[in-house]
Amino acid sequence: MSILITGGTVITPTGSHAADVLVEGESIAALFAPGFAPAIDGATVVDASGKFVIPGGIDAHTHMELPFGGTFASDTFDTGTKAAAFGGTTTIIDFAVQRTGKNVHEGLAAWHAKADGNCHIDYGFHMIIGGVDDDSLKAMDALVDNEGVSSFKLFMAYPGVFYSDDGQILRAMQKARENGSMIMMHAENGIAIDVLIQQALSRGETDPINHGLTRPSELEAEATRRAISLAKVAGDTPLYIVHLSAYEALAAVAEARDNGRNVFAETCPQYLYLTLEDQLGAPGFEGAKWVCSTPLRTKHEPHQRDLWRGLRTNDLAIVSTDHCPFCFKDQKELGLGDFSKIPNGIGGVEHRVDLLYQGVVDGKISLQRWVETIATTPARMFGLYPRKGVIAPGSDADIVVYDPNGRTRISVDTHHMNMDHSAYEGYEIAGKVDTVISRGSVVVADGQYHGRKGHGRYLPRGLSTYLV
Ligand code: DUC
Ligand code: ZN
Ligand code: ZN
Ligand code: ZN
Repeated sequence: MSILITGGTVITPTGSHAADVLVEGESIAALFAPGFAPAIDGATVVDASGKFVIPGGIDAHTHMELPFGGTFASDTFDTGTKAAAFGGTTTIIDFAVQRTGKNVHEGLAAWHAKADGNCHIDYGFHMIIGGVDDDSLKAMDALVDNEGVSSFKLFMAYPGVFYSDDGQILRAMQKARENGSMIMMHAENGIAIDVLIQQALSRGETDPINHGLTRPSELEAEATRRAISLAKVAGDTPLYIVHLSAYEALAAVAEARDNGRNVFAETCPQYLYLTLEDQLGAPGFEGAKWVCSTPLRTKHEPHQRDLWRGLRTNDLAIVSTDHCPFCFKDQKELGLGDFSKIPNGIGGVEHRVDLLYQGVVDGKISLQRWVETIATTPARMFGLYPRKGVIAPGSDADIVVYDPNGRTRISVDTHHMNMDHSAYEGYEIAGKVDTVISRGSVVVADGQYHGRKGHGRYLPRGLSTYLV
């Protein structure tokens, strides 16, 4: 099977150029100056005139079927990866979970059982280490060497559930330093947050908005600084701060990077677009729809301004979604009368490429940074480059044709995620996903779905090639 994409503008992190792209089988075969591609019998021709041709999006932070607060994230690998494909994402890296007290290898096997044969696009795994001890430290080596898992998430939040104390964090960082892997950190001071939660509840403050009010940005910054210090003590272990939302935390990351440290960070569309005030404005219990951790931040502090700047300066290297959907009915509602029981998470795997393109239209990031933050850097950061994240001969043919003149309206009525609401209901975005190709197969064209469950393959990942 051959596909020839003609007349488009190929966008890369280093620039844009007009080129025709030839796909043979599952790979990109060649790029030609416009009109110079040879005629190929039986090739499918995709007309990309007036459109951008970009590497398929890589969402490096998703939680399909994550167990949380007595329920599970509502997207399966089937529904979630199909929705991702609709939105121009052709690879996800999901978080396999070692539950506290359980075995790491069992956790990874459980995630393969959920995903294998069910994905519409390619997928890899990070591993959440839910309990740092001799066994899990040994398992980290085995996962790097044999399982294609080269990044490990730890939690400074959620005491009693996924939480690691500073000693455990240091030990895991020392292990990562030895085996070359990356530590990903949920940086919030969960011990202090739990005190604030109990105090709010005892005052009778039970509404969803108290979720954000009991997770102040200073406690994200404190944990971020502490993680950066611990990584330094561990010998400059590569450290990746996930879902960074606070400007004070970003300042800590920027300072570490200015000092040449291997400290990286991602943010998510919800922190770039949504605020605590949006949540506050929702009637009744509806604010629960925007409960996620880290929480949405107030518009009265320069969080969003600084996050967009961080995307320009590369202090924020990646935009991922932290896709963790829960339906309002029966799931978010578990927190009626007690905000601390609302399952944490926002679904957005379908909207990341579009929402970030809006940042280009608004003059907040360049076309190059758009492609870099949603595809190329995730591939480099997490050991998938150059197989993924770039339009070049030999790379997997994961390609999105994006129409800058199209428009996207986000709504629960049209999205493909398994959620009964949308955090971005009614958003109008300039730009539209036109055609999506996953490993040489057209999976989305003209708004129609042509992909299939089981097409997506597991991606064993190597070590990061992003380190200084
Ligand atoms: N944050 C969320 O919002 N959901 C899942 C886990 C997390 O850290
Ligand atoms: Zn987290
Ligand atoms: Zn997460
Ligand atoms: Zn859609």
